Amino acid sequence: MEIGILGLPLSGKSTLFEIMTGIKSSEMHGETCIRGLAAVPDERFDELVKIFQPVKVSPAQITFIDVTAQGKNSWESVRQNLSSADGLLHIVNGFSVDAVQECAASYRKLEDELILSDLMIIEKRLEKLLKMPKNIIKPQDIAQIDILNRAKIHLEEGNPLRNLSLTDEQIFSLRSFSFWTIRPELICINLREDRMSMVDAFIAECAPDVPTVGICCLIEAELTDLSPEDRKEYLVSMDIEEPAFPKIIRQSFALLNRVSFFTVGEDEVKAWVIPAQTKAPRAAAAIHKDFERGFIKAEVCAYEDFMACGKTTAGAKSAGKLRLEGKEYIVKDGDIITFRFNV
Ligand SMILES: Nc1nc2c(ncn2[C@@H]2O[C@H](COP(=O)(O)OP(=O)(O)OP(=O)(O)O)[C@@H](O)[C@H]2O)c(=O)[nH]1
Ligand SMILES: [Mg+2]
Repeated sequence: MEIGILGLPLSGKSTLFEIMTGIKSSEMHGETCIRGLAAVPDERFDELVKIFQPVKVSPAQITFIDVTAQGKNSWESVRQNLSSADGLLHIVNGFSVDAVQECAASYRKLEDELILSDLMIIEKRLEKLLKMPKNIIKPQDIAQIDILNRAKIHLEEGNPLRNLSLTDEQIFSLRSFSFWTIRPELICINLREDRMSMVDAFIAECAPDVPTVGICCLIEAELTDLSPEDRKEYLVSMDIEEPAFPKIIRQSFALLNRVSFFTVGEDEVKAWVIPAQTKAPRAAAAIHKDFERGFIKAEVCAYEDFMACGKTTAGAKSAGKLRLEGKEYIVKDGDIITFRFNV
């Protein structure tokens, strides 16, 4: 599960990457691309850790990728480095601009570049397909020509591919192109500390149809070096209720349409990440392939029920809240699960 950070030069990509993952871009050692993990904040998970006091704590994690555009074919190298990213975090410089219009202009500049870049790929591919001799052209090529023509018109009208109505199958058939604008996106405005409300002005100005959050990277970068107590004091002194970066990690996670279920015990409390709408046996495979092969039942208790029934499995069981679910059960966000299997 990966999110690529994109932004115009000097918009604060590496600063945000460091805030979320703790990895300094100075550690890039000239690399054009660096990956780092961030734990996804989840109060339910923290509560379960408090209850079970496990030896090992394994929260859900998300990988962020920071890239540096270099050289003549910079877009192509960035595209390659981000080809595995499931979603994009577009950071916009809102700290060294005077008016929201400037901020909106830099947002649109990159969005337009991404649209243009996708358009060029499509034009190249269509040119190739249309030159193919009729006798070797396959039915899937004809289907592709059709989708690409629709996509081309959509992009030419200035729209990202993510809001072109395509079926999951069609999206899957386009995956090798690594289109920028087909991926879900989160906009992050890097604000000046005395102008935090500019994010609302930005939303009013651009009316983006993807989620948008504000952060002051400068302040939050300072937090990373502080102890939890000093952090609280610093936030109070800056008149900030809570830092924005946990929210950005959470929103990045939400972007990817994943849910987490928990396994609990004294040895480990772990959050497992699966696509939404996953059935129980496939969810079990996240833990071990054998769990899917030998799946018998899933013992499931919703987190809320567990908390309401004395915070113990026995309590949930005697209240009838521990359910035995079969192969067709769709795992819900926050389920606490023990799999029964036989291999
Ligand atoms: N005042 C202010 N400066 C910032 C903020 N965020 C980043 N900067 C500064 O802007 C410069 C660029 O920040 P980076 O995080 O390296 O930006 P970047 O997008 O990774 O830059 P490139 O990778 O070179 O394109 C650095 O000198 C940062 O200290 C901010 O919120 N406020
Ligand atoms: Mg950078």
